[in-house]
Amino acid sequence: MLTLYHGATSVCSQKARLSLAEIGLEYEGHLLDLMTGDQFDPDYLKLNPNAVVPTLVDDGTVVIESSLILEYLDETYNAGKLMPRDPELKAKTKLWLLRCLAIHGAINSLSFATVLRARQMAGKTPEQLEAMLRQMPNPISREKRRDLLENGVDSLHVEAALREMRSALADMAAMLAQYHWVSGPDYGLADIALLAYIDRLDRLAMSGLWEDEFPEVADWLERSKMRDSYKTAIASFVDPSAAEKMYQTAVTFWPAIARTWSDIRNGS
Ligand SMILES: N[C@@H](CCC(=O)N[C@@H](CS)C(=O)NCC(=O)O)C(=O)O
Repeated sequence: MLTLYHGATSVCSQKARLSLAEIGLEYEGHLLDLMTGDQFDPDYLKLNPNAVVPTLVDDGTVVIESSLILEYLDETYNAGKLMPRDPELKAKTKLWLLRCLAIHGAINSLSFATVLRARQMAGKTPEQLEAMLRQMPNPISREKRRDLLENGVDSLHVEAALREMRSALADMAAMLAQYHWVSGPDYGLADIALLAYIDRLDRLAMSGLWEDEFPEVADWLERSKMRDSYKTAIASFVDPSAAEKMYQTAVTFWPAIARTWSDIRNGS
């Protein structure tokens, strides 16, 4: 039996759920509340010592890292049909899966510098916040989170994130100028891996990052959202009124994000 430990709106969990939905697999879900710290539960840490979601357990086999979960499910239950056969497209798809580590870092920075900052700090005393930060096992991630909570959109991690996304969006647009999907002619693992990240940016009112310059990405996002897997894995886990509230908060950060984006675009 497949068991998924996941977060309702966590991007990496959305990736895992998208692949489960694309392949048509049933699973037992355990939802963790990342804002209150379920990921630090000692029993969960035995499964995922990084204190993050998602974690897939397949009859006792534990698989962590969302991109590896996508590949694992496709290879184990789908005869690898979501991985292109063509060697060049296969290498490109594998590169996207690898790049997801950096892309995830960028999305994490942009989320915590804006809407998640207030959410994580809400109702916590400085001591409680510090206690939460201390629970993060990786000191680099911990210090990054501290910086984002302290400095918000002025954190240097925001500029680094926007540079990462600029390169990713340009490369996605280049693939989409040639093929129907980022994976190639057929929908595949690269599309699944990227959808949750681009959807998050859209929900953070940051579609201005691609609308003028990379319209192929806007078109791809619309087409991806029409797939049943999007409804099952992403939309059905989102509370529309919470999403609207998040968008209205996010919009207030756009001018600052747009300024940094424009500096990067102009080569400064
Ligand atoms: N590279 C990991 C990243 C996992 C990750 O950072 N997950 C986030 C949610 S998208 C998380 O669990 N965060 C917990 C926290 O921020 O404390 C993967 O792709 O699975």
